Amino acid sequence: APEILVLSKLEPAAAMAELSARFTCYNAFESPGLEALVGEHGHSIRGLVTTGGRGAEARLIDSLPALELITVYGVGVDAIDFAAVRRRGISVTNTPDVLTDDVADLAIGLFLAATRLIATGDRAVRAGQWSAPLQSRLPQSARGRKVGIVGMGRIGKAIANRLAVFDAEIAYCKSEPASDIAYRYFPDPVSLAAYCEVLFIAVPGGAGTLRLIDRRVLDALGPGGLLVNVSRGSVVDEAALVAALDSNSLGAAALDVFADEPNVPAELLRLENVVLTPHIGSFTYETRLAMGQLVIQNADAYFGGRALLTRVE
Ligand code: 8YV
Repeated sequence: APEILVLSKLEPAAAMAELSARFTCYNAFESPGLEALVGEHGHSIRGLVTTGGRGAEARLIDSLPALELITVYGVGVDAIDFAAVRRRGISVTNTPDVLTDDVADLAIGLFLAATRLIATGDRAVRAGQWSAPLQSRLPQSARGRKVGIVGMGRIGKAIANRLAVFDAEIAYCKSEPASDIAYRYFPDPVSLAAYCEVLFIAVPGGAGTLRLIDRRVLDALGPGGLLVNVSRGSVVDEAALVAALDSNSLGAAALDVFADEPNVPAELLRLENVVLTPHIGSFTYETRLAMGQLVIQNADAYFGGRALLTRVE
């Protein structure tokens, strides 16, 4: 069976068992670890299973001279060095579509948690304080908000669809207006942030969107504004975000992703106007199973000489 290096495990045990049954898997998440496995088997490893967050950087790709396929357990491929991939003619696949609904659900959950003080309330009840910590401000309703979505791809559209039941006034920004949607268009995040009260980030990560949400965008969103990020921490200037929240020039943030996961800036942990989750947008049994199956089907197709199901490169 083709030899595959698996950087992160496919969570549902059934997916991992299926992968192991079809391929010779070297699991870098178990002992003896990545370096030992690459040292011993690097010359014959033909496939790599990685995740949205975990990198396939040039150094790793270069240490695998027989590598032909990288199959990403996630939709984001920003952690992959495409220059190295192209030099070598390596194929790349990801797991689009199957996670769209769950990621959009989490975005709405974060929006509600921050808007309706759900996480603050949870902490208050646990601390035996009932609603006392919530009394300093009466939150605005989640209904009828002006909402901006940065990026109007699959996930952005799924967020917009869900926002309809909140009677949201929806706007978006993208490099070009999309012909298939009627939402209000803004050409850049600053003008979108100036218009809206809640800003959802739903663009891919990578060099093209690095710190796209900078101080100017956060200032435009303003003291009453809420930032919700379910895409990549790299899209937001995290130092500017911390400063804006700390000085109340930004109202609140609800974040599932961070610039240097799993490290979260200590300042964010102290702030009450912040909701934090550990990159769980696609973390449901159904979606992780579907993602694992796509990884397996793509690897099967590749090594069986058939067309890839969800090819990126
Ligand atoms: C991760 C993600 O891949 O799809 C993406 O781009 O960020 C996630 O689904 C997930 O962490 C897999 O471990």
